[in-house]
Amino acid sequence: MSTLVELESSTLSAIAAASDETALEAVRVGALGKKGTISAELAKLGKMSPEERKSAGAAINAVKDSVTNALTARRTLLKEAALEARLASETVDVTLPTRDTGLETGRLHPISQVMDELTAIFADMGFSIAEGPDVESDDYNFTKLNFPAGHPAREMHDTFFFNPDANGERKLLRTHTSPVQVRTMLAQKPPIRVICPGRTYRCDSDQTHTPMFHQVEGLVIDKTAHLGHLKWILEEFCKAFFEVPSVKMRFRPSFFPFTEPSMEVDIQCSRQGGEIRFGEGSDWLEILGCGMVHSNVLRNCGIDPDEYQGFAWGMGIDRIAMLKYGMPDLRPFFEADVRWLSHYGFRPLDLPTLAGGLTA
Ligand code: 2NL
Repeated sequence: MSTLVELESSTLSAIAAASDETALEAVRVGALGKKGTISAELAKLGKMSPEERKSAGAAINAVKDSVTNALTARRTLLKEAALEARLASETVDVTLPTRDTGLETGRLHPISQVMDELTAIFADMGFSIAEGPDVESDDYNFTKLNFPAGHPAREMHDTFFFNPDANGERKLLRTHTSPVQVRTMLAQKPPIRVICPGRTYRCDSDQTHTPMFHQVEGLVIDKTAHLGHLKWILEEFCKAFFEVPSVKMRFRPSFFPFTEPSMEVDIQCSRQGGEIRFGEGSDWLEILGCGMVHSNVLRNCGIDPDEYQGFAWGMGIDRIAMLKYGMPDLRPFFEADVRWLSHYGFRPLDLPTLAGGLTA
């Protein structure tokens, strides 16, 4: 009998000492499981005489009941304690303000914005967008574009040349995006309507020039493509881009090796107090160069100039971005100053579309 009393007291103290539900379950199995200590006492009943069994059975069952009750009480206590601990560790102050995500704080660079605007406008007119490598061959950047070997125009471009490779070929950083149009003409049959936006490089650095800048060029090749089409495209582009109902443009004769005739284009504007407005005023501002593609260029690119003709134009993206968004200085464009970017940058999901407006 004394062993039963000891068994009860040791089991009850084990229950009281169990610090979590797993430990408590181990105590329960040790006492009431198949091979448990109390189960072993119950198993002894079978071998007893009826009288013995009566008294011993009542005593063992009383221990079993007290242990079962203690288990239940301790389990409830541990469950509550576990819940309290979890609630304490997972508190959330729902009154705190939310943190800004990248969508609130991130900004698109004005160049990216203007590229998106340009491509939306020209895509709407039926142009494809083409891209090409920044590192080009002399052939695609100059020779195919009718710059004769040793021609001073090659020097005028202030080209960044690489050291010659094992074959003696001297690669360069493209000085304009025209090699992308050369690649397009070599790869596709006319009719061609393509624009080529991208980075360009010239060894030039001052208030208005950076060694890396951005250009967009356009090219149309068809049997009867002519300067009337070019003028319409450029006017529609300027109206859409500068978001004005009408523009006046002036075409002046000029020279490029790759076009004949060649023209520079001015857009009419007014300048008051440092602010420029388009579609009004008595000033002119040069914004692009253009012309009919030279027959030598067509021939160099596998297009028969007796069957096809075309026009092309090129303009500086950085410059038209400065004009449209009133950014007076080019240099901070490439200084990666987050204060400049949060002032002049654009919200990343306000994508320019012709239907929804270029600038939200
Ligand atoms: C300017 C002038 C121009 C072109 C670029 C071009 C390209 C090919 C053939 C013929 Cl593949 N022309 N491009 C034509 C005229 C002018 O750019 O002042 N850009 C900033």
